[in-house]
Amino acid sequence: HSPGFAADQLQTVGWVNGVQVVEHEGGHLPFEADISSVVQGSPGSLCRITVALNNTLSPHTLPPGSIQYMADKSRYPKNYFVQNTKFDFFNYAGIHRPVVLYTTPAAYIDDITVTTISSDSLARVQYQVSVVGSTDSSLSLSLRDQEGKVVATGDGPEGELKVLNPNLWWPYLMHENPGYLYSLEVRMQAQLDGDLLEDVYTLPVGIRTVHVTSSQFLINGRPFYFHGVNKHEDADIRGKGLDWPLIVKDFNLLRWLGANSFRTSHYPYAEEIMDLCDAYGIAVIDESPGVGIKLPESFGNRSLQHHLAVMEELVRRDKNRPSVVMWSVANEPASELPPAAHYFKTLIAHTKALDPSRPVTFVTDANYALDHGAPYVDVICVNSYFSWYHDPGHLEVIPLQLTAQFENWYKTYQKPIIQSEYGADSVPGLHSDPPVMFSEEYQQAMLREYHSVLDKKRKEYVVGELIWNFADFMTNQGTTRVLGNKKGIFTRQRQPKAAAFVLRDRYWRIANESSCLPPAMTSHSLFLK
Ligand code: GCB
Repeated sequence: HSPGFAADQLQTVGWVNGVQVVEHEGGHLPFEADISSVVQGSPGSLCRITVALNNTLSPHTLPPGSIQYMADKSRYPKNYFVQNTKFDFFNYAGIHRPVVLYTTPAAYIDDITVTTISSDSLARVQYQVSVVGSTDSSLSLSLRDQEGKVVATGDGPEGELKVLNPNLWWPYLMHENPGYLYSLEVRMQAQLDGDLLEDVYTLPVGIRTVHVTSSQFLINGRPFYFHGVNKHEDADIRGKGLDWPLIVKDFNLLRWLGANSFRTSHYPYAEEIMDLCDAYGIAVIDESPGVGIKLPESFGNRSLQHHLAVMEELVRRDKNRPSVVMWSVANEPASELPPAAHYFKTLIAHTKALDPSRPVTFVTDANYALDHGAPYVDVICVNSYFSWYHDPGHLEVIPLQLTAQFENWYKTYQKPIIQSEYGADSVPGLHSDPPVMFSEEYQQAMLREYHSVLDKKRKEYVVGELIWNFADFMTNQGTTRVLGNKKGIFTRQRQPKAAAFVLRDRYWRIANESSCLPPAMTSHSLFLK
C-alpha cells in the first residue's frame, strides 16, 4: 500500500503527478481537491492522475462490514479471508460516477443554500451564498421562470426573493405540471490585485414546503401519499456504474407505473439521478449509506462521528433539491440495542440542525416496543415481510399481522407511518395456481393482501407505501438468492413481471382519487399501455 492508504477502510486516495492531493473516507458522496499547486506545466502538457480505491468494510465504515480470516488450514489456503456484510446488495468496487476537472477564478462562489416558504399567492426564496478567495465581493441574484422571465432579483450574501403567484414544485400526478423549476442565477464580482474576477452559478430552484403532522405528510400544505418504490443503483453490464440510458428508462418506467416517489435505498444515488427527480417531480426519501448497522461496536463513538460527517456531506450535496422531502439516516439498524438511543438521538438532532426544513427518519424493522431510535424520528418508516420471511407461504396471516403492526406503532408514537418495504421474490416466468412462493402469482397475491390493509390505514395515518423492489438486483451469493434478489416488479433488464401491473393499476387509482389531475392525465395517456 502507498502512504496514506489504509488497508481496512472504505477509502479513496488521489495523487496528481505522484503528489497526494486528496484522501476521503466513505463512498457515494462527492469530494474534491484543489490541484492548482501540483499542475505547474504549460498548457497542453500531460499530467498523471492516480486514484486508489478500497471497498473493504470494517465495523466503523458506512456501510459497516467485517473481515473474517479462516484459520483452519485443512479447509482454507494460507491467509484466506472473506468480507462479511449485513446488507443485501453487491458491494461493487471502483469508480461509479463521473470525475470532473474544473477551474474557478481566484475568487469564486463556493456554496449556495436556498430554502423556500410559500402560499398560493406569494413565495419567499431565502438564500445564502458563500464566496471563497475574496472578502469584499459583490453578489447579484436573479430568479427566472421557465419562460426565462426574471421574477425576482436580489443582492448580497444573504436575503430573500419574493415571488408573486409562484408556480409551486409539485410531485408527479399531484399537478398537471409537476417538477416546476425556476433558475437562480448567482453572479459574483470581486477585485483582486487590480483584476476584476467574475463567477456565475445557476441553481435550479423548486418552490415547495414540507410539513409533518401527527397523521399526515404535507407538501405545499396538501396531504401527500407516497406511492412509490425502493431502488438500487444496479443493472447487468454496468453493475453500479452510472448509465444514462438506464436512468432514462427507469424514470419512464416510474411514470408508467404511476410512482410519485422513491427511497434511495440504501445509499445516496448519483446526482444525475437526483436531477431527474427534481425535474420530473419524483419525491425522494434521501438515505445515507447507514445500512446493516448491526454489530455493537458499530454504535460506538468512532462510528457515530463518521456517520455525522456523512450526513454533513449528504445534506451539503442535496439540501437545495426540492425532490428531497425527507432524510433517512439508516436502514434496519439493530435499533433494539440500548446504545441505539444515544446514537440516533445524536444523529437525528445533528441532521435537523444541518437542515431544519426537512423531516428526518430512519427505516426500522425492530419491534415497536423495543426500538430505541424511533422516539427521535418525524415519520415512522417500517419494513415487514409477512408471509415471506415470517410465516412463509401463509398469505392469510397478512391482514391480521399488518393491521397489528400499524396499530402498535401508531398507538406508541402518534406519528405518520410509511410502509417503507414489503415484497416477495418472484422468478419471472414461474407460474403457479394456487400461488406458491417465488411464482409471479404469489408476488401478486402478497401485494394484494398488503394493499387491502393499506387501503384502510391510509385513511388514518399511513402516509405511504414503497414496494421492495423496483427491479431485481445483484447480491452476495447465498442459498436464498437466485442470481441476486428477485423481489423486483421489473426484472434486472427492466421487463415487467405480473406484479408491475397490480401496482400500476393501484398507483394510478390512488393518484386519481386524491388529486385534482386533469382528466387527460390518466395512465392511458402514457406510451406504455
Ligand atoms: C430488507 C432490506 C433490503 C433487502 C430486503 C430483502 O429488509 O432492507 O435491503 O434486500 O429486506 O429482500 O430481504
